[in-house]
Amino acid sequence: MEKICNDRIELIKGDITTLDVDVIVNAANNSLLGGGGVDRAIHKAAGPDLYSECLELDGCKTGEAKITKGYKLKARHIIHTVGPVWHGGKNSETDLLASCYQSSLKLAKKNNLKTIAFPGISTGMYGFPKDLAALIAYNESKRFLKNNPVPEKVIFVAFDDESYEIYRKLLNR
Ligand code: AR6
Repeated sequence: MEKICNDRIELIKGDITTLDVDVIVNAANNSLLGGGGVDRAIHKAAGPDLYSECLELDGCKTGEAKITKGYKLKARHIIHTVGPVWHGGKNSETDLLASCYQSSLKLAKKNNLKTIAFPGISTGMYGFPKDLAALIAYNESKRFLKNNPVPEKVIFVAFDDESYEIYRKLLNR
């Protein structure tokens, strides 16, 4: 796996479902009951007990986050957050995406989870521009890490070359 380390922020290219970390973040929808993209991959890898726990959660609002166990994943937990659908940028999309990262990082802190891995929330099916989404992910994470000792490390997981390049440039600035 390609990998870049930058103090407490790391970038890797690959499949988030394979990572041995305290928590991986899922780009879910409001139902929290599964869908396509990374959500489907996570449910498939974690197994049906994840769906059963998600049924109890009563959904999740856009910009918020909820936590479950990781079940068959190597990751001990999953934080499910719901990103905004991109409608051109004038519908609070940037604030809502920032809120996804803040809510997820707060939940990780509350549960004393030291390593957290994020996919590019909203950058697939939900159509958020990848470069703007990466900038938000990076800025929100950097700010949170500056003010909090936990999580100790944030890992951005790029699934494709384009996303990897976008994050690489941000981390190497
Ligand atoms: N590991 C890491 N990243 C991945 C993986 C993976 N295994 N699979 C896809 N990605 P998306 P969204 C990347 O569409 O845009 C679902 O149906 C992908 O390349 O999964 O937030 C939900 O249920 C992209 O950069 O999530 C919702 O209905 C990023 O993950 C809706 O899609 C996010 O793409 C959410 O849309």
